[in-house]
Amino acid sequence: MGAGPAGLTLALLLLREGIESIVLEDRDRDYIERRVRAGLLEQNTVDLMRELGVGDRLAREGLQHDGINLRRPGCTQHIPITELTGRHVTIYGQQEVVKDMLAALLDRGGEVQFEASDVGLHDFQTEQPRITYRAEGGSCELRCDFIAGCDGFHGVSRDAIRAGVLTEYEFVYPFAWLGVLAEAPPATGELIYAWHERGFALYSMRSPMISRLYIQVPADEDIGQWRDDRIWEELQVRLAAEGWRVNDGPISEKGITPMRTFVCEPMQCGNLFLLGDAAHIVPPTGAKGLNLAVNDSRLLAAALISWYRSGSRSGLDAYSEAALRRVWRAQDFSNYMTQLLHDLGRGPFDRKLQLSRLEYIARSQAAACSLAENYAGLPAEADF
Ligand code: RFL
Ligand code: PHB
Repeated sequence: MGAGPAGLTLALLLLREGIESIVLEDRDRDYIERRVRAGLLEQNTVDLMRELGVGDRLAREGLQHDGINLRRPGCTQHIPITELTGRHVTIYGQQEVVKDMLAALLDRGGEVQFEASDVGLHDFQTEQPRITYRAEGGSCELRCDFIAGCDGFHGVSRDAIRAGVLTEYEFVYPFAWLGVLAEAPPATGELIYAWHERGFALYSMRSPMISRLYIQVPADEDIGQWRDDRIWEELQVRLAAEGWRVNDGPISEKGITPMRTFVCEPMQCGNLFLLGDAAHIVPPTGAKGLNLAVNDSRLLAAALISWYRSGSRSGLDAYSEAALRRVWRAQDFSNYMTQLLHDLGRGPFDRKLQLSRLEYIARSQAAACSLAENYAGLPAEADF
């Protein structure tokens, strides 16, 4: 269920082992290939894409970074991620990941049903789950061994599991991110995460010609209040540094993303498994959402392959526990980064604490190392 990064990664991993799957997606191909979202890939994600044979364009066009910058007025600290961890992070848009994976899947004979509507999941606590849906004007029914719910936070998979089976942990922040994509060469080689009294700002990019920028706004903000020139003014203030300016240019995309933190446990019920945003949401400050989705697919694919090869359910039964270990680490880190850098609306005492934490990261190798290790992501072996 779902042709996002989780669903496509899983389908590719299974196809490589000759295990048949059908990806059901409620949108059309054009829509999912254009949806602007994440941009930062951990090394684990890059390694897996390469291993799956979908890493050629990523190798050519992805921007490999060795560090990030933490900025506050008058001070920019560089965190040398690669020097501290031996690992890289790579900038490559999520829609490019989706395009590359989808093209490879279809090219290799994988099946994707776009515009599948009215999806119903049935009998997943038996050995023959069924999915009913409508596509191309007709009603369809799929009988299968397993259902992978990769249909995002607003999908139907999680809700299909009877109330009372899942424990949900949720927190919604009283602020959101206003994000823009701009035709402007980034004025920075590496990302800048900026603390400012007026609120957080992030300078990211998609290519040497395209910038991706975010500013913290109130949760209920009306995007109509943000004309392009107001966005640029606010970015110049929050990201300011001496003798340096944000490069502006035409804005091609603009949107507001709520900040939520959410986990459901367990991530499975019978033969229905939840992956990616369907099971967990992290605030984007840690850049973990897409990477977690891909990691869930890696874990579930290994468990399914083992089941088809040996008939053993032990990997499947352990899926949720293995996946949740990384999910909770990412939750902690993403919430830490969020609380370190955003205006939490709690006044001067909290601002003093934030500035003290930033200074600690600048002065202590141990503190910088911990941030770098979490940002780069722990190696895949850490899940077992
Ligand atoms: P997706 O990508 O939401 O894909 C789910 C797919 O399921 C489809 N669908 C259905 N299909 C069939 N039937 C239904 N009933 C369906 N309902 C939905 C949807 O159309 C869609 O195609 O989930 P997935 O695969 O779990 O991937 C998760 C990531 O998309 C998400 O975590 C990231 O985008 C989060 N994120 C970031 N993650 C990172 O790792 N690094 C980043 O730098 C980063 N930055 C971000 C982000 C998310 C953001 N927004 C907009 C939420 C920045 C932003 C602004
Ligand atoms: C992005 O480039 O979209 C991006 C990068 C880092 C983040 C969040 C988003 O923490």
